[in-house]
Amino acid sequence: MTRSHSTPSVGIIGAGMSGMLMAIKLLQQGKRNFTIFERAKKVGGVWRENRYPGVACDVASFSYCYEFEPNTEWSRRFSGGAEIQAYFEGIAKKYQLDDYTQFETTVTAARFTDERWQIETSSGEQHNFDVLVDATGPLNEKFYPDIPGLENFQGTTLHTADWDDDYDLNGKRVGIIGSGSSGVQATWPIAQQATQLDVFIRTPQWVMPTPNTEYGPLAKQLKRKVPLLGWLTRKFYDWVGEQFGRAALADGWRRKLVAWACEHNLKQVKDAELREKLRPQEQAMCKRMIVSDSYYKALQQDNVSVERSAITQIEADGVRTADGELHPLDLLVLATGFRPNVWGVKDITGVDGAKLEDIWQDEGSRNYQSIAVPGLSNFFMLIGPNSPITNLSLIDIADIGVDYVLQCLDKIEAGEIKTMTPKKSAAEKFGSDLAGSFDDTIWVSGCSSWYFDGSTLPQTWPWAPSYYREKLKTPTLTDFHITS
Ligand code: N01
Repeated sequence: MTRSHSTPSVGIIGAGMSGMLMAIKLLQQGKRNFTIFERAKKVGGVWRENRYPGVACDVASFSYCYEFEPNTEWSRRFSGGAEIQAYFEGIAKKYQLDDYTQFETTVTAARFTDERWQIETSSGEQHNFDVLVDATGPLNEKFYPDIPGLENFQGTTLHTADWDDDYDLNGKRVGIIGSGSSGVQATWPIAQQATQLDVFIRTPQWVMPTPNTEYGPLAKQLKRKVPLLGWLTRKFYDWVGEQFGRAALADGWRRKLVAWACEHNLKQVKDAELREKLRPQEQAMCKRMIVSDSYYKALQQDNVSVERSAITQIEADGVRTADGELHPLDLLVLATGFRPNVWGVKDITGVDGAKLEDIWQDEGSRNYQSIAVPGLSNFFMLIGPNSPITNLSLIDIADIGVDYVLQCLDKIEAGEIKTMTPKKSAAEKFGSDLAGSFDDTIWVSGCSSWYFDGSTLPQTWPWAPSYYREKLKTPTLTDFHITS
């Protein structure tokens, strides 16, 4: 027999895309018993933080928005970061999320005691919740490279995820370290303003040529008048995204097409010596696929030079490379990415004193289906480790995760369960299924990338995105220790 309970209280950590989605879907169900904790002053997460020149999303904008909040006003196929941030701020306003959010409040510790989460915040407060949702995302801690002398540089140093909006690039000598998505996106706009741009490339990556079509007034008006067009555009880009995802999973025509397109793109580089400097040794998509129609154009400008000689140290005036050359700089841009899976709350303790950091030491049973962690009760992660970050839009991943959490909340509210804790055996089963499924994927074809995060296997999803939907469609309660 089931008892009827009051709506369980939910603590949501992070007001980025996934935390907002969790909150909005709770509101859509008439559930207001939740609080969002956000360390910054505004919503937006990565789009609030990453404001470097050229920042954009490499998922088409029509796919990178909530399905229930389509946007007919996107200016481009891949809209810029400011536009995406404006979209999320608009959504936050529409759903009045500020009323539920404690801004400038970091959750410093979370402990599961007496069948509830007790959290402590940077403002010294304590709060209790039945359920905790970590929506802080896998890439929220900047990675600063361990290059000797970095602290001695007398010019300005800016990490791409900590940009100074007032910095004037005009007339400056700029150096950029890092040629992942951030570095590639930043290169073109910096090259248009700086007097000189030195691009330091340790590992060249393949670049997929993808035109960034502009949507004019007519296209926008059509989509406003005929919403079906926007929906169809979304479905089309979802399908395109899925093809890329599948190319990463197994060899076949998709992978060959990507390799051909990247090779063809490299041929844009007219100078044979420069072209060979930029030729990657790894397969396309082994690291995160890079999408750009401007990178190679920028690298061929007269004011841009590509440096493949290793950086030996950073000095007061600039960067010294192994060939002995000093590259004098006014600005050093660190496009060196993030420390992955450093989630927002450092100190999480579950049942029997189990600490998240200790649980994660055990590679074989780190997490349960990317959404939960053995030893942590009533705790869910959105876009958790091993979710399909490389083969599905993060919006879709968050959406699938939120729907999963909502079903768990329904069961708690119905009194069917009070606490649910993934069994270690279920996490181990997930871990061993993962371990046996990477062989054909591109990520293990011989490159290093942040996907590995120090593990022997990448923390990605080695199966089709549709399988993620299937796996998380409904919670399998037999995989959990349940109290009721
Ligand atoms: O970081 P990265 P990112 N000396 O880790 C280099 C998402 N994202 O910020 O390859 C010299 O990819 C490093 O070199 P190497 C997306 O998921 C999305 O660009 O290790 N170089 C590499 O070139 C992405 O995957 C968008 O040899 C050093 C670079 O720094 C993730 O964020 C846009 C070095 C780091 O590349 C991270 O991308 C931007 C050193 N000591 C980001 N240390 C979208 O469009 C590091 N490097 C959605």
